[in-house]
Amino acid sequence: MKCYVGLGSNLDEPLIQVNRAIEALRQHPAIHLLRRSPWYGSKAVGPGDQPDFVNGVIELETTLEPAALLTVLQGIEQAQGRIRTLRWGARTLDLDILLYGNLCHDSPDLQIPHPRLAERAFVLAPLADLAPDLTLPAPPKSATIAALWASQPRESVEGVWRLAGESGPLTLKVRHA
Ligand code: ROI
Repeated sequence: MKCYVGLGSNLDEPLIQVNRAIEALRQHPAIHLLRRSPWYGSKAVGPGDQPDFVNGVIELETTLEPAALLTVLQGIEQAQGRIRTLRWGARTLDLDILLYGNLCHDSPDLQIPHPRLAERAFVLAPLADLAPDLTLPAPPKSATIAALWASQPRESVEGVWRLAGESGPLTLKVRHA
């Protein structure tokens, strides 16, 4: 299944964290990385004073079921020293399943599409780079990612910027043994 995964970090060298996560995913035999968005900087959404985030989205193809993919992502978060403290607090690495094909999934520990996807500029900006014409399999159905991005409030859009030197989506090469 083709999936989109959001990456975010605002502690311990965020750009190193997100790149290391991509390397970890690349090692997984059931995950085939396709493309990544440019990296973005973003103002933290959430409580308190937090450092800015690095955010991006990757497109991948996997034979893993959603729950198994979630377990893999959580393993990578743990390996990179994520400590869960406050809900919506600062974190070294956050990996979220945004979309899994056209699947709608709702269980206590996993909701797909990601429930806050349509209201988060730091997800929509990089996702719109990869899949502007994609529509969500759940409400607000029929809106494309590009349209959702275009309808974000100005304050949200201003809180997201492409990092220097980042341009369009990048093809992620398969590493040959
Ligand atoms: N804010 C930004 N800008 N980027 C994130 O990835 C992010 N992730 C979160 C919270 C803490 C809600 N805020 C965020 O989980």
